[in-house]
Amino acid sequence: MIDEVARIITEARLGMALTGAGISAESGVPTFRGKDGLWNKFDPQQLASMAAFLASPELVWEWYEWRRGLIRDVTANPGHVALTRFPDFFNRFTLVTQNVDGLHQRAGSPQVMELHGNIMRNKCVDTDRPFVVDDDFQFDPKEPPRHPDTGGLIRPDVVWFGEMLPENTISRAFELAESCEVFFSIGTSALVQPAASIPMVAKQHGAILIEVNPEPSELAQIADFVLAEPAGVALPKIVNAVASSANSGVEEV
Ligand code: BJW
Repeated sequence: MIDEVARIITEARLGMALTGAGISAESGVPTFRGKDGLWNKFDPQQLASMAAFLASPELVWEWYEWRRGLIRDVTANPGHVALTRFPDFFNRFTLVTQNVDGLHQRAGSPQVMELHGNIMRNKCVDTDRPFVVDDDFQFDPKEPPRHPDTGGLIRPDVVWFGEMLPENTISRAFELAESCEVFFSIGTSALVQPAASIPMVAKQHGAILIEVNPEPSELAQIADFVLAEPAGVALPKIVNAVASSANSGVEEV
């Protein structure tokens, strides 16, 4: 199957991938759903919504500080690294992620489209003004600081349930999905909207849909290929298969 996927890649010009928490699982970042997922231990409604933040800002802030610490300590894995090679395969390759951990960027992927924000950024809860918590800024790490100019509480710059995704990013992602020829859905349960609709739109518009997930999602029913393996295994195999195809000019990973 990998050889067939590699052949499809070498014949396509426009590629696209949507990633989810599963691609970072092999780095040690917990996924949301599933047996070891964050939502098994914590109630999303108590942590990942504006109502939760306003009701218990300290609890929500502490949970995000814990996750930030964890993410700072991990490194990108072979799945992230393999994806940095995908732009070499296509005339245009678009990487869209639901992840907030910045690991694609740390691996070296250029121009990552972040749908759900980035956990390392902060903004004012009232005005959305960005705020950088630098070493000089003194605050109690157990509770969110206040923006020095607006006085509003500082929150992580991520997209919570019930919030709109960054409008330009999500509309551009759907636009590119309509024209891509090969679409990879990698490490996502494809349950959270509107991101989950992007692979479907690609498929509806004629793209070949490839899912990479050791526990395939509902998307598998419409996918052309399902690689039921960890991303850190399947993606390097794809790169190496493309690299070993004749005249590819691509180096192995
Ligand atoms: C591996 C692996 C390995 C393991 N290799 N794979 C239409 C219908 C129903 C509901 C809605 C709808 N439209 C909107 C909604 C509401 C809601 C929603 O979708 N709810 C559903 C859950 C039912 N959506 C929203 O609220 C969105 N906003 C919105 O639509 O605004 C418009 C609107 C406003 C008001 C009213 C109505 C509409 C916003 C969604 C924001 C999601 N935010 C989170 C938290 C981000 C911040 C944070 O990090 O704290 O984003 S939730 C969480 O889920 C996070 C993720 O990005 C997102 C997706 O999860 P993901 O990445 O798929 O992870 P998992 O854990 O689910 O799956 C991991 C997968 O990896 C599994 O399949 C494993 O098998 C696999 N895996 N190891 C490869 N090694």
